[in-house]
Amino acid sequence: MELWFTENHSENVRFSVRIDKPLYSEQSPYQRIDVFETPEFGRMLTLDGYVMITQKDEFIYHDMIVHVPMAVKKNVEKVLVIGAGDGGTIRELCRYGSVKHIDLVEIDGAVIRVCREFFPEMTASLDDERVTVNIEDGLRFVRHKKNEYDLIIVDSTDPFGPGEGLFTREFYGNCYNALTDDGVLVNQHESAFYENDAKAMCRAHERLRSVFEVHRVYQAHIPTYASGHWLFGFASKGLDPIKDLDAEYWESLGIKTRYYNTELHRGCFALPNYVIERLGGGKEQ
Ligand code: AG3
Repeated sequence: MELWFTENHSENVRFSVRIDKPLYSEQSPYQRIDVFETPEFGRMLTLDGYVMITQKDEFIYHDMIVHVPMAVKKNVEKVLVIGAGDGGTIRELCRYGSVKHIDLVEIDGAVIRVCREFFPEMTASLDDERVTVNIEDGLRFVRHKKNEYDLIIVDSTDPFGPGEGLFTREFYGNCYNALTDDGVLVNQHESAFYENDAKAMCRAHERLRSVFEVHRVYQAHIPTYASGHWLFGFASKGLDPIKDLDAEYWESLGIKTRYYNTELHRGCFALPNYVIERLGGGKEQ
């Protein structure tokens, strides 16, 4: 019998991946969690039927959500990571010697438990002594923080279900206050191609732009996410993701990556015209 996992990328488009074996399923208080073994992508984690990570392409997402801000804001010491129970973002952050403390805030402890079992190579860094794991709602965690973090990474699910609050203006405002003066916020920013994702992208952009002095969108090619073209947001109180990139500094750290490099860093902020238009036009989208 053939087994296939199918995700709806739009009402009219479906994306299917052949499954060798379903490995695990659980309905947590927050969401449905599934793990599959697949011939093409290795192990794959889905939440509420949406692909979150596969062993084959997770490096693209985690390189882009971590190394882009780390090459702009130098010597980051204290980081807040929201979501990211799979450990991929933490793994990349732990490669920086400057990082002294990481608060990971994941609303669903079941995601961490399941990933520890099925993706041990990704979750290993959760045990790094610099990491504190908080099983809590990110929205609440950040509410009363002031001037504390050099970097906030919002590695959330989509803006419905448990991830919804992480796309609100209130949340972005609280993050602004939680950041130091030259702090940076990076988030997963949905996608521009299919209508529902594009609406979410626009909302996130408008809200971030209304809170932060600088907000720029950048892109990556992620094969297992809808349309294969995924976006990230870079927000700050002044640091510019291109002008303030210090390629020499980043290269001197000797961090070996499979996707990110400093040339790609400059290029990934150059967006296709239809995305610029959708974001409200102008160079400073
Ligand atoms: N975070 C989810 C990114 C958005 C996925 N959305 C989708 N497939 N519709 C991934 C977590 C990786 N640490």
